[in-house]
Amino acid sequence: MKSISPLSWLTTLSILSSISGQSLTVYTGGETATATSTATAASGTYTGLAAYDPTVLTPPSAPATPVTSYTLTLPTNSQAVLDAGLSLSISQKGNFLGFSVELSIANSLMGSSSTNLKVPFLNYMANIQNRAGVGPIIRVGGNSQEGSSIFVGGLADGAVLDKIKVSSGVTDTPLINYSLELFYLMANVTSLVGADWYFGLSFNESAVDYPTGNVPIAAKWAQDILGDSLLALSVGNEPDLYVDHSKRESGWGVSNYVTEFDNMTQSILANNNLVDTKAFIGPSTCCQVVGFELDDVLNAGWLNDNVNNLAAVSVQHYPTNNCQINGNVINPQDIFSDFLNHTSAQAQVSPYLGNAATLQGAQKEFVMLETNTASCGGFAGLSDSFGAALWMTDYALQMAWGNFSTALMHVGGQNVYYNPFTPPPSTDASTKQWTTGSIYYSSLVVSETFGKSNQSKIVDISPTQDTDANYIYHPIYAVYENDAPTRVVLFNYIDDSTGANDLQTTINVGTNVSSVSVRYLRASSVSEQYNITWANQTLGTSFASDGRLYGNQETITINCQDGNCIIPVPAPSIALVFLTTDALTNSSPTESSKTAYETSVVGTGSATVDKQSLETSNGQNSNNTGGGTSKGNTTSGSIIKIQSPISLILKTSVLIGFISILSGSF
Ligand SMILES: *[C@@H]1O[C@H](CO)[C@@H](O)[C@H](O)[C@H]1NC(C)=O
Ligand SMILES: *[C@@H]1O[C@H](CO)[C@@H](O)[C@H](O)[C@H]1NC(C)=O
Ligand SMILES: *[C@@H]1O[C@H](CO)[C@@H](O)[C@H](O)[C@H]1NC(C)=O
Ligand SMILES: *[C@@H]1O[C@H](CO)[C@@H](O)[C@H](O)[C@H]1NC(C)=O
Ligand SMILES: *[C@@H]1O[C@H](CO)[C@@H](O)[C@H](O)[C@H]1NC(C)=O
Ligand SMILES: *[C@@H]1O[C@H](CO)[C@@H](O)[C@H](O)[C@H]1NC(C)=O
Ligand SMILES: *[C@@H]1O[C@H](CO)[C@@H](O)[C@H](O)[C@H]1NC(C)=O
Ligand SMILES: *[C@@H]1O[C@H](CO)[C@@H](O)[C@H](O)[C@H]1NC(C)=O
Ligand SMILES: *[C@@H]1O[C@H](CO)[C@@H](O)[C@H](O)[C@H]1NC(C)=O
Ligand SMILES: *[C@@H]1O[C@H](CO)[C@@H](O)[C@H](O)[C@H]1NC(C)=O
Ligand SMILES: *[C@@H]1O[C@H](CO)[C@@H](O)[C@H](O)[C@H]1NC(C)=O
Ligand SMILES: *[C@H]1O[C@H](CO)[C@@H](O)[C@H](O)[C@H]1NC(C)=O
Repeated sequence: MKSISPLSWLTTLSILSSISGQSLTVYTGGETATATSTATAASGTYTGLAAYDPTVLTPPSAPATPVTSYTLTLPTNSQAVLDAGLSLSISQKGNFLGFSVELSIANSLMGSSSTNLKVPFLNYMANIQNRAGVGPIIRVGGNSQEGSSIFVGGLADGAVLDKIKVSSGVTDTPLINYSLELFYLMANVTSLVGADWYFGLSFNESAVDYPTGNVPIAAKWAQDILGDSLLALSVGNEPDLYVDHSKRESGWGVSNYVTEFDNMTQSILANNNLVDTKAFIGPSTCCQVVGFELDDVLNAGWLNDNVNNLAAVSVQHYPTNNCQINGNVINPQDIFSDFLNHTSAQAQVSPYLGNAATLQGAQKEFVMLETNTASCGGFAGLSDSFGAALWMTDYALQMAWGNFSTALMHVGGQNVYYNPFTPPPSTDASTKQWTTGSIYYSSLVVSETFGKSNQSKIVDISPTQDTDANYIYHPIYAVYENDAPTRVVLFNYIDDSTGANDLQTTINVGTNVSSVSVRYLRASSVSEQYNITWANQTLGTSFASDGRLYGNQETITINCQDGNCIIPVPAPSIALVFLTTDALTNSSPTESSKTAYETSVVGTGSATVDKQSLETSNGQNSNNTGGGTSKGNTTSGSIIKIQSPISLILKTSVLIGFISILSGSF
């Protein structure tokens, strides 16, 4: 699946999403799939927006010969892991799996201004923070950061950003003006849910010499306003596709890229513009373009040139695409099974293991800055299925094992199938709530897999063909903290509601352990879109979520005998096994952090935020005013108008989700 010709890659659908009239092939139950018992699939052709598409695929059939038991021998410490021929990762944090927000939709997702935040978005983020102990990692950028995004001091009506559609061509990027208000919005998200950020700057040769130095000004303001929560500024997005997308002349290659990157970053750093000079992330190559892969960039002197100014190194990757180049239409039903076994996660990550080692040697974090099931919007019934949630969890844990430090799931507009969460269409915003995508659940599972210690090391300890004939469907990971195993993640990718393919995995934990605790990620079928639970809690069906988990949180206690604990792993499901009470505590939302933001204006998705009186902190205390460089106060010849931000006090109330309300979502 990786061997897609570079020429067949177009931009991810985030672009399409902002171009009206761009249609995608929509598969209906009738055309490609028999509706299953869980189906809500429309009988006719669904013509609505992709993000809410009810298409349900047919699950692949279960293996003919079930395997119903497996015994895991768990190495007792890291030396024993090595002795078993396995390897532990670097230490990972609970926020490993985060979100990549397309710049062009940053306002519709996060808020229209720094004082009008989208409460469901905050709740989705708070769920991660409560489990990981650290806030989520969010990237704002993508195709729409490129070329024509312009930073302006202020926009009419105090907007975060304005989009100007240029034309309807698939590869055209919308022209975006974003304002200081965007950074204030991000800063305020951080103050509420602890988010850390990657922010994408325009990478445009003409912009380097842009008279007012627009990119350096944006970089400075981003750093001044976001402070330590700004992890890095990303310079360029998928440069390996620039020629293909007519963003650069034919023949432009890695050496040109390196020159331009150096030029751009030097121009941003000139005149002590930035306080923190270890400020950048790149190259965000994506698409296995021969001669323009990460290795080619690293080997072209880029890493050495920029070693002091790079905060981290990035790639972007999708296993397949729905770009439909030259009529090459992929039927999602045909590729569904490709996502439903461990081979996929391994195949996606193994090409990067060499890079990960190189970068560890250079003491640079390795970041999957943007990923999802399929570029150009994903696939109906696949990208939004429970199967995709199993796959995304496996893929994320595989990246963590492979020594990535962070992986970010892309969030596009309403014309994509793969979003972890989608606000209601603006026309329905007063009557409907958000739609949770299946892969959002993966971020919950991953955050609890690593927990709050920042010390979790993970090993892929999956069965082999010799020990489990259905091994590809039964991956297993183990997490170690302080040299001892603390959690085990057991997958069952098989779709079989009869119980015939339910697995009983025996974990040998040593005779001192009398019981372990288990939480499940469950749905009745890999095709299910919405009736998904994590520890018996759910975010509900389409147009029904406020970003909070509903239902009683269920943690199952399994008693062990003679050091052996038998864990049921139903088909399909993920079981997260906590081997110690500390591990369970360290992954659970603490009583005091069981706060979420109530949606006081039900259904609008707009703020519950009480506006308080003005603060004087209006940005003028940054180093921009009058001092050092004078760039800060001019963009495009206009004066930056900084509106005095208004204080936010969110109502922090006890999370209703813990008092079991199902609110008729089902
Ligand atoms: C990840 O990094 C650790 C620590 O350096 C190393 O021991 C391990 O082999 C690496 N993992 C892989 C898959 O290369
Ligand atoms: C670069 O920026 C200029 C000025 O904003 C714009 O006109 C041009 O289209 C951009 N070039 C690319 C390749 O995006
Ligand atoms: C960037 O390159 C242009 C020529 O392409 C040059 O005029 C300019 O001085 C360079 N800027 C920096 C900061 O190196
Ligand atoms: C397992 O996944 C791989 C990689 O995605 C795919 O090529 C293969 O066909 C799948 N195997 C089965 C039995 O579905
Ligand atoms: C984990 O790391 C974050 C910084 O990313 C830090 O704020 C937090 O205190 C750390 N947690 C622990 C338990 O050390
Ligand atoms: C089991 O518990 C005993 C008593 O607490 C302790 O001495 C022993 O080291 C433990 N054994 C293991 C394998 O943890
Ligand atoms: C949701 O799934 C569970 C089993 O996974 C089932 O018992 C329940 O009836 C389903 N609810 C709906 C509304 O389909
Ligand atoms: C699961 O949640 C439902 C409400 O959604 C509740 O009725 C049920 O008791 C919960 N199950 C457990 C075991 O907590
Ligand atoms: C301005 O930058 C300097 C370092 O260049 C720093 O010491 C100082 O605290 C900054 N002032 C403000 C108000 O941020
Ligand atoms: C803009 O910068 C210039 C030069 O440093 C300074 O004289 C002027 O007062 C600044 N204007 C504003 C509005 O900060
Ligand atoms: C975007 O910025 C450009 C350059 O300053 C300006 O000409 C244009 O009017 C702005 N567009 C919007 C929608 O604000
Ligand atoms: C966020 O908003 C609050 C209230 O408006 C304000 O006090 C704070 O300064 C803002 N944060 C930033 C970094 O601007």
